[in-house]
Amino acid sequence: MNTTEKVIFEQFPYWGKAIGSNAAIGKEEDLLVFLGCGTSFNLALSLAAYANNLKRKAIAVPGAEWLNRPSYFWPDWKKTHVVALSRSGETTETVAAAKASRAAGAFVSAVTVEPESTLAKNCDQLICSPTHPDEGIVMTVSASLMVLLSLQMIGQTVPRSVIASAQRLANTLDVALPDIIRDRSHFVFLGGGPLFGIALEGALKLMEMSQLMTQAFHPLEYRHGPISLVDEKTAAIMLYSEDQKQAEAKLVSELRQKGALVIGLGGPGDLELPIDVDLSLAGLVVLPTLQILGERAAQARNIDTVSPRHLTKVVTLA
Ligand code: F1P
Repeated sequence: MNTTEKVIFEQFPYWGKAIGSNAAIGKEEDLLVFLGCGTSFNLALSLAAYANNLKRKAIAVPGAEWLNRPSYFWPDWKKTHVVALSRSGETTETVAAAKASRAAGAFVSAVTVEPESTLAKNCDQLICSPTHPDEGIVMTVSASLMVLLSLQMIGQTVPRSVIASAQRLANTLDVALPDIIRDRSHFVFLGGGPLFGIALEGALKLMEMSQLMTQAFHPLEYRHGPISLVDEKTAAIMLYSEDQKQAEAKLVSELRQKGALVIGLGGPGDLELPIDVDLSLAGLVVLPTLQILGERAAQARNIDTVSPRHLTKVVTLA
């Protein structure tokens, strides 16, 4: 077992430490601006959707976009509550965006696993929990932890039972891997509402781990062009949401007819995996499953995810 795989399966005690470690914060009337780069931006997208559904107004913006042109995202950008997500707390664009927002008068919360980082020292409020010491370049445990902490920050109760739910789901998929994805080289992740950011994260994870082409879409967008790429090389991962399940299941049957192999998380597919939490916690619960999928896809191609090609743990710009 390599370190990436070990860390994915050993992440749950860290969830245990994070659950209940922080409470809801911020004024309901303030716009929440979730910021991040890479994985952290994907998480931001999901969290903004969750926040809106909890009646906290929210948007998600990539770090550099908020740094360089915030007024294109929100006219009154100086009067916002910025939530900067960064595992390392050192990513250049995220740190600079947090500093600039703060200097302009915004309230800045930092969500990170590094309490001594530059971001942690340049915020009004630090939300932090320890991660697995062996976590490597590919972000796994801390991605889950930042979602968990941020959900609690927006007032979502996270019950301890999510640990067993997430573990069960990851183990159930893992039994079928890598056989189910053998000969598949085009991976499509589909998820709606708060699961769109999670679908993007599944796609990014598998791409950086296995160097395969991946894509992510809102499920019902997929027919509008992208479906032209589907063939026997395609594996689609459908992140079902109960409020749109019938329509998503119909799309899945069309994809299967066109040659795609479908892994259904929470609904029908060639492999159907039950999810025993509702949409409010599904984004968190599916993350380890998507991480192990990326790892197994990489192993099937003899790619070492401990040193992924062209990637570094932190991107710092001179
Ligand atoms: C952001 C990030 C990661 C990515 C890579 C480079 O890091 O883009 O998402 O996997 O490791 O950095 P951070 O700001 O969350 O530390």
